[in-house]
Amino acid sequence: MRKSVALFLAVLLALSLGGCGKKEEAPNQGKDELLLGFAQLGSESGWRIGNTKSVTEAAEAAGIRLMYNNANQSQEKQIKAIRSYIAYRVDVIAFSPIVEEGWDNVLREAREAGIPVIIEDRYIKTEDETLYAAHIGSDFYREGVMAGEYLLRKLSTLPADKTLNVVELEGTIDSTPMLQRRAGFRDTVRDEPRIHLLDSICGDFMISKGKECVKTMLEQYGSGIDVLFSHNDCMMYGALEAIREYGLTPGKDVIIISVDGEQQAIDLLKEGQVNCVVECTPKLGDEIMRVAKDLAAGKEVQREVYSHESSFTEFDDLAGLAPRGY
Ligand code: GZL
Repeated sequence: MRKSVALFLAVLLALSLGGCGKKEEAPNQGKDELLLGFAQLGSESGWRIGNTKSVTEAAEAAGIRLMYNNANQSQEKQIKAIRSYIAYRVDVIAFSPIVEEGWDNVLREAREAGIPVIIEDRYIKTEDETLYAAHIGSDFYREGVMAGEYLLRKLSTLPADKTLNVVELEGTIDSTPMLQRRAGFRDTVRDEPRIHLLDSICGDFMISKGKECVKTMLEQYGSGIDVLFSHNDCMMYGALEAIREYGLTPGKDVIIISVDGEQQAIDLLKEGQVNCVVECTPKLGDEIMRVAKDLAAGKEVQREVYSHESSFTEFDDLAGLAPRGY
């Protein structure tokens, strides 16, 4: 990581001296090492930190030089980082788009510079399919479906007259995981008359906002809340604090469903404080490096590479579950 940070700082200096967009002598010209520019969206969750770790370690293992930038939840900063990689004439660009819209212009610049783009994790919405070469990541809609399927199974174990009021903690508005997990969950439970969606608030995938939002909903609905569906584990951690402070027991008074599959969430599941954790793997690094090498070699690549994921619930035997690594 230190190497790539030093390299990135050198880039910034070169650009500031040479003026943005001036064609600097790309340091990797004549070198056979592939140079990958990686524009990460932030470090908002354990999942995101695990994703960055996966990419940086995979680059090291693959002998690929990595330029890395953390945009700290700013689309503008992500676009700036991609522009700096274009100016530096990297071989390939990879990024996780914080939201789905607003990428066409900078990706057109990458295409005009002849630099292939890999989208990892989240998706972009575009009419122009030529703007990126491949997407590597999860089926977020299926993750929402798995969350809904768990809740239907849970309901089947409850008395026939029991109804469930659900509150939802949404991730970053207009991000793919927020849109798709929301849709998958709703489509799965929509026809069940005993499940009511009470409220839905954006916690931006963060612990602090997750706690704030659930505190607000508890003040409004109190013990009328039967289920929390959280779009990621970090917001769920904050929500558990609010639920305990309110005097309710998570996993018992409030059924807890979360997504990501961080080790901390699995430990809470084993302790009975959480009822269902849907897996969303951040370990995309090896696949990104494989596709980057193929693109740099001018090979055809598969346009969509989905991660294989499952869910872990209170009904499963979790004793043999391998450490999550994030
Ligand atoms: C999902 C990823 C989401 C995680 C959150 O692939 O984009 O962003 O679910 C993270 O933990 O913030």
